[in-house]
Amino acid sequence: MLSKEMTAALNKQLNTELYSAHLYLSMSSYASSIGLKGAANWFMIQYQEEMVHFMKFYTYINSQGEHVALGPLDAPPNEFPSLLEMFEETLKHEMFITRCINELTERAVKEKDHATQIFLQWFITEQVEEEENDREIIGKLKLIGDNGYGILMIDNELGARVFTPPAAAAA
Ligand code: OFO
Repeated sequence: MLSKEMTAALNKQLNTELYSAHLYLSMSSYASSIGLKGAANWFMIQYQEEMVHFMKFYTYINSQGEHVALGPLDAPPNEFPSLLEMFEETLKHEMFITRCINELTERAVKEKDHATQIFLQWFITEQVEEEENDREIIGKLKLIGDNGYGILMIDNELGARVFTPPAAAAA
């Protein structure tokens, strides 16, 4: 059973996860348009992961006998100054998501909503991983600066990322 307030807060996060998906889809398309196919792949997988996050909220809200409320979403930016700035924007966004997940968890603790606390555990771990990945890529991009060969090397690396399907991800 979810409180009215918790249902609203979970729905807000569900919509934020959908915005995240749109943000990374936009980045993927932009990276592709400037010839960075590896980065386009990385952001496409990021998009797929956000859709998994979105569906986790969807499934959880429904499993508690409530229903989702889809709201209007802001349009994400559709042009980006550089690959480095795309990843800096990604990290900034993920730090915002971490704060949202922490606030949701604090609400669940306050309400003594143990089921939601357990549900959110997965996201707490996931956010640590997301931020760590972004910081690592940003570090490399800062090292190479505007060295074209270096950018191509990193683009190759980003192209090797593969999507782990939800069932395997949950294991
Ligand atoms: Fe859903 O973690 Fe990124 O936004």
